[in-house]
Amino acid sequence: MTSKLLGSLALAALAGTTTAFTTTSAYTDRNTGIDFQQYVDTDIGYSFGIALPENPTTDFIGQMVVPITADGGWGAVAMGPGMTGKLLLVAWANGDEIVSSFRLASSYSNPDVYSESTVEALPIANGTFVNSTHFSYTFLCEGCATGDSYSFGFSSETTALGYAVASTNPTTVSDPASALTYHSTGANIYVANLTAAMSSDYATWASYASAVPTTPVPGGNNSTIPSPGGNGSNSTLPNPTTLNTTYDVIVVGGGTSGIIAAERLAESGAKVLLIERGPANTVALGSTQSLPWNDTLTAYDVPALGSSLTSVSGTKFCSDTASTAGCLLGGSSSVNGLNFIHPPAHDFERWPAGWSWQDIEGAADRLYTRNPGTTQPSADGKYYNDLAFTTMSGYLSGRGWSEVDSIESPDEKHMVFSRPAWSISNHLRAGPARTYMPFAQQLDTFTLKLETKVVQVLRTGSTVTGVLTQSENGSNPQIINLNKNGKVVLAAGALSTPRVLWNSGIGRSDALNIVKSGTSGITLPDSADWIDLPVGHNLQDHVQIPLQFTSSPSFAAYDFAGLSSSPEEDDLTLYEEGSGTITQAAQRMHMWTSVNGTDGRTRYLQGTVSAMKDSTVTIRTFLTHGTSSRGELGISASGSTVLNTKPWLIDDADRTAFSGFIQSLLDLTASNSSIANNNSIALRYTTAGATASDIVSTSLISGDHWVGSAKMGTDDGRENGTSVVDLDTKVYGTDNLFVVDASVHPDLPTGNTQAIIMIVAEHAAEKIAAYQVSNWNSGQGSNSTLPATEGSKCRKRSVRRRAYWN
Ligand SMILES: Cc1cc2nc3c(=O)[nH]c(=O)nc-3n(C[C@H](O)[C@H](O)[C@H](O)COP(=O)(O)OP(=O)(O)OC[C@H]3O[C@@H](n4cnc5c(N)ncnc54)[C@H](O)[C@@H]3O)c2cc1C
Ligand SMILES: *[C@@H]1O[C@H](CO)[C@@H](O)[C@H](O)[C@H]1NC(C)=O
Ligand SMILES: *[C@@H]1O[C@H](CO)[C@@H](O)[C@H](O)[C@H]1NC(C)=O
Ligand SMILES: *[C@@H]1O[C@H](CO)[C@@H](O)[C@H](O)[C@H]1NC(C)=O
Ligand SMILES: *[C@@H]1O[C@H](CO)[C@@H](O)[C@H](O)[C@H]1NC(C)=O
Ligand SMILES: *[C@@H]1O[C@H](CO)[C@@H](O)[C@H](O)[C@H]1NC(C)=O
Ligand SMILES: *[C@@H]1O[C@H](CO)[C@@H](O)[C@H](O)[C@H]1NC(C)=O
Ligand SMILES: *[C@@H]1O[C@H](CO)[C@@H](O)[C@H](O)[C@H]1NC(C)=O
Ligand SMILES: *[C@@H]1O[C@H](CO)[C@@H](O)[C@H](O)[C@H]1NC(C)=O
Ligand SMILES: *[C@@H]1O[C@H](CO)[C@@H](O)[C@H](O)[C@H]1NC(C)=O
Ligand SMILES: *[C@@H]1O[C@H](CO)[C@@H](O)[C@H](O)[C@H]1NC(C)=O
Ligand SMILES: CC(=O)N[C@H]1CO[C@H](CO)[C@@H](O)[C@@H]1O
Repeated sequence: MTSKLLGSLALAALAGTTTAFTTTSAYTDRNTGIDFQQYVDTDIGYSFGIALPENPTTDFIGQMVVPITADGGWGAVAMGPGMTGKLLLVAWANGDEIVSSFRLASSYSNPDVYSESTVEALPIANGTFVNSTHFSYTFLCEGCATGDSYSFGFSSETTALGYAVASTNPTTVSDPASALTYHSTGANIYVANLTAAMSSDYATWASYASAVPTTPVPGGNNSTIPSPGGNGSNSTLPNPTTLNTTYDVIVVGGGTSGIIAAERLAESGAKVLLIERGPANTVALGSTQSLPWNDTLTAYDVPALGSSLTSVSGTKFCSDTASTAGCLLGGSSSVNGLNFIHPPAHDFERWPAGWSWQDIEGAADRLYTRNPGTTQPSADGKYYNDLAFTTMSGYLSGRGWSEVDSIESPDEKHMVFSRPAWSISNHLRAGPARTYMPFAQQLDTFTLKLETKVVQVLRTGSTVTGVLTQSENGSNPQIINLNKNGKVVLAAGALSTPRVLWNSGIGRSDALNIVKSGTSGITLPDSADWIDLPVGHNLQDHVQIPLQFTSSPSFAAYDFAGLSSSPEEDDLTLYEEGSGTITQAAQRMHMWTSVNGTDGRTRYLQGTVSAMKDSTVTIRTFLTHGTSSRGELGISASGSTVLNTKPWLIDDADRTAFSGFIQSLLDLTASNSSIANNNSIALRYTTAGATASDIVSTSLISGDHWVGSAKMGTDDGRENGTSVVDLDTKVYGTDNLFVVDASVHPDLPTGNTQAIIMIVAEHAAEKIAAYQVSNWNSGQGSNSTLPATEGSKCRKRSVRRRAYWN
């Protein structure tokens, strides 16, 4: 096995899979008579067979058998060992027909349609059917095995292939370009014996393939399929209706920042509508995803499940973002790992005027009053499942690191470690959906609209008059208007707010032209009304590499994922008392240090320690504040956001700082290390002999901490500057469009992003509430304040209006 393959295996494991070196064996399909080399995953009920000619070029015959559930499902074959950067062929059943689609994923999120016309899948009818338990898709794959970075070739006897299976249908089964659901059933890789797959009968079998595909194969430019994003002329949808109720403020996105901004603006007296595309996160607010062992709780609520939600069926991850994000109330704060790092003052050193730590401190206090975070969530004051902390603290103390409490001493970020700080309160996941929503529900100025997606903001020149919405499946298009001098506040997240801007004719023309000619059916404003801003540019992320260390002696890991179905009795008893392992999230330590680069920047490094696998301690390493690399977010023709440029370690100084940190952790645990780890276990990096530069060149992944895609600053992006929003968070060139989410952050913080995003939303809400809209220039927008009749489920109480709203 080559080291490249091992690297990919590690990545496959990170995408929530387990790995095993399984190979193919001979199998003759009774329906078609074709001899395949077949791989079978007996746990899932998936199989994939491959047949080849004696002198293969770029074609093969494949057969994918995929289980179907009451909610449908889909299956995929990856033409290489892993999901990202490999050609994928995805298939699912639409009634009795099989729909298939080539995809290419640039990250662990919904893969985009692969639009090159050099590949084609032609079905073989006798092996292509749907029965009550499975579908079978047998096809001639033309041009698929290219032997380049996208796909396997025939230079070796064997090749590694991947697969993924989901238990729910894609969003729109009739649409080959449909967004896919998460591959909840499983994913893995195996080794196919290509030599054994060769047959002199291949040409006969290939002739069974129908020249005209029975299902449309998306080739890119011939798509006439209305997409769920669509409201355009090709849409089969009715014309949008206009909601009679109008609002002072419409907040787009009920996530981490959106709930806070909406609640504070409603508190100021403005009549606020908060629109969230996903469902509720809690049973109390209407979630139907309760746990088998407690019908008042969802998996999102349970702290110890926080890092296992990818293995919980039905978790609401977004299907059309360039990287992982949560699409439900609370946004990514409902699906994240719960790490809650109070930002140090230096995190604001490169923010513009009015956004220094001194300016922000009041907003931080307001957040911490409602959502303080904790390093001690268990009511009995004990730390549970503590081995990783005691082991690592032994190693680090021996090297001169000191222990701090990161909530009490947020500014100490050099050679320090802390018990993990988490957004947990009252033994449940905290975050705005728990800690701000109750306040919002008490306000008669606040209305929440769930399962409603904002397609675009509607504007007359520079004045935003309202929003166009639709339900998640594209039905029920609706226009919701602002009152005179009203405001729209975007809080869709760093990977989605740019899409709303582009769909509204705001961005560079390269992106706007993709929307204009794309398949999502968006009708853009006239190009004369486009606002030319660098939306998606200046994208930043904490680069991440998880390092795995093997323990000696071995230990059995706590079964975190098992909590979604059946916790141990003892754990449950403790949890009912507000104590025990379930009250803790999955991490066991945070550590930080810093290094000064030759370019004059101080770069910060974080390690997040956990022990979720038997005999394995994992340190997720991140390069954080001080990172200078910048990437670019883009949009695909089908309307998914994509990574045009990954922002990880582009600059040499970033690479040097990160490699140095990783090497220091390898050295710390090396067998010749003189550090006494006066604890029970010793750790060794899992791959003996690996160096930091090997690891850094093969294993980069996203830190899930995206910021900067609609950057705030004084240098107006219309005039060759880098900024999309001004110091009031108002989009340049508009009278009344604001952004409050991670998109506006001009720099990365030292720790995980959610706490600083909440603080910035608090501060932004105050500025937005105080901002007076002038030049209202509404062609269609309502001028009058209509009575609030729209179905507010909120308890009413009278509200004290603050002077600064009118
Ligand atoms: C898997 C994962 C783990 C993470 N772990 C941590 C961690 O442990 N600690 C930490 O501090 N940070 C963590 N993060 C990062 C952190 O959660 C995010 O940076 C933060 O929550 C982003 O906040 P936001 O308000 O910018 O966007 P989000 O919280 O993502 O909110 C955006 C909201 O907008 C909605 N939306 C999007 N488009 C539309 C539309 N068109 N119409 C209507 N609604 C829309 C979405 O459904 C979502 O609810 C993690 C992130 C991920 C993805
Ligand atoms: C498909 O199956 C039918 C029925 O068994 C058979 O008559 C036909 O010859 C088969 N076609 C091919 C191409 O094998
Ligand atoms: C459906 O087809 C698959 C693949 O041929 C087969 O394994 C499975 O047993 C079939 N199910 C039924 C109920 O016939
Ligand atoms: C692959 O198959 C060929 C032909 O059946 C066999 O000779 C060879 O040993 C197999 N290779 C592996 C790695 O199993
Ligand atoms: C599709 O694109 C190709 C190459 O870009 C072009 O030659 C062809 O005419 C296009 N087909 C249609 C139907 O637009
Ligand atoms: C292209 O679209 C047209 C119009 O829908 C259709 O008739 C034709 O079959 C399509 N061509 C291909 C190759 O899909
Ligand atoms: C909206 O207002 C119009 C005209 O006043 C009225 O006919 C219609 O019924 C109203 N719609 C709703 C949903 O209240
Ligand atoms: C379910 O969870 C709630 C909230 O934590 C708790 O009050 C209740 O006791 C739990 N019920 C059971 C049966 O565990
Ligand atoms: C980095 O530089 C700053 C300012 O010059 C200094 O205060 C700090 O001690 C230096 N840090 C390290 C790790 O050398
Ligand atoms: C924009 O800025 C770049 C880099 O600073 C500069 O080279 C270019 O001339 C500027 N263009 C305009 C139109 O000001
Ligand atoms: C809204 O205001 C504009 C300009 O102030 C005015 O021309 C228009 O008639 C008003 N519309 C309504 C519905 O009151
Ligand atoms: C049926 C229909 O309205 N087709 C239109 C779809 O969109 C394209 C491009 O905008 C038009 O050329 C078609 O006429």
